[in-house]
Amino acid sequence: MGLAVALVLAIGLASTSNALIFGSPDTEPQTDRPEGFPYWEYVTQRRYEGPSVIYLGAGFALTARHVGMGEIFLEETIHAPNLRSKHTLLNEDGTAADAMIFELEGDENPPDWPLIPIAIHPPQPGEDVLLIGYGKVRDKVVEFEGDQRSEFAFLWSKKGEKRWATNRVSAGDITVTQENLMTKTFVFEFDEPFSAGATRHEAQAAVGDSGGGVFVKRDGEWKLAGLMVSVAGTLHSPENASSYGDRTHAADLTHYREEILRWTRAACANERDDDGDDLIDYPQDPGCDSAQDRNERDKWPLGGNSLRNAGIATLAIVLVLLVVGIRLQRDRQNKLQPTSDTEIPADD
Ligand SMILES: [Ca+2]
Ligand SMILES: [Ca+2]
Ligand SMILES: [Ca+2]
Repeated sequence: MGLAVALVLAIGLASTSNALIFGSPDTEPQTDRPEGFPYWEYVTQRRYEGPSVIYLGAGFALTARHVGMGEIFLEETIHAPNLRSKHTLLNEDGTAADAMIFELEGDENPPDWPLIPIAIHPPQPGEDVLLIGYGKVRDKVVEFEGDQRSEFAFLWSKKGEKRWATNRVSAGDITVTQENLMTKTFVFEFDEPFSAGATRHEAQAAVGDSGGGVFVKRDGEWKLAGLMVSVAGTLHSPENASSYGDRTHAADLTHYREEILRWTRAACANERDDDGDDLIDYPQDPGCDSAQDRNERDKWPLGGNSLRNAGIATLAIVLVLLVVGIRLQRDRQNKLQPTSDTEIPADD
């Protein structure tokens, strides 16, 4: 462990937590939510000023494992978790990642919002990201002795608040280990405002931003790509503060995407062909009534409307038999006709 090795601090562990640290008031967004962004309401927090949680739609929530399951706010209503639904996301080798999902199951129905799309391809260095979290905000600015010179640090406020910010991915495919959790992450750095590497609303995550969302815009569509899990600073920087060069680690959700879909999406929205007919999900597979349908198989004759369908089928068979019967009867009469015809002259 040299000086270059950063201290990794889980953001969300501390009981007091402020959201997203900006280097300057000039870089703070002037709007309370990003313009044209459809998933602002999906990022929420644990009850009792807790860290951040993302609502995925269809009754499921996603957060950091070290944040944990709990009651969350959606549409100003408290939604309770189903205690048995807790599921920690896993790495290929079976170890636990710092990400978990749980289902909401209280007296209140969770909102019937469209499902959040999860990015397929990992964020690349240089890609711009949008951050939303409930962490601490900037308090006092203090000076400290850095490696080579005196530097500034931004102390974290006592209370968190919901903020949005921007940053740019500096590296991907970085595994972060914290106690028994091992997480595949991508990283972005806190650059000095208006420096070459800084984005317009550059910010660093702080305590409470854990479980917050990192979004990317690809082909004009916003997708969820990451889940903020930890921050890393240098050994000399003060505690409970951010300084330039600090890094935020976000769990790379593209890496855990299949598992998230498997646990949170119904068969008709899980991007797989569940019944082997080469047709995938609603509306491509005609066996799907909606994206909430839990079965891709065609409903006839074994689906939910089986009795009615069976009735219609029976009626159809009876009609066919009736028609065939009438035909046979007529044919028999037709066959008899010539005999009678031949007999007619005999009557003469
Ligand atoms: Ca499917
Ligand atoms: Ca299918
Ligand atoms: Ca089907």
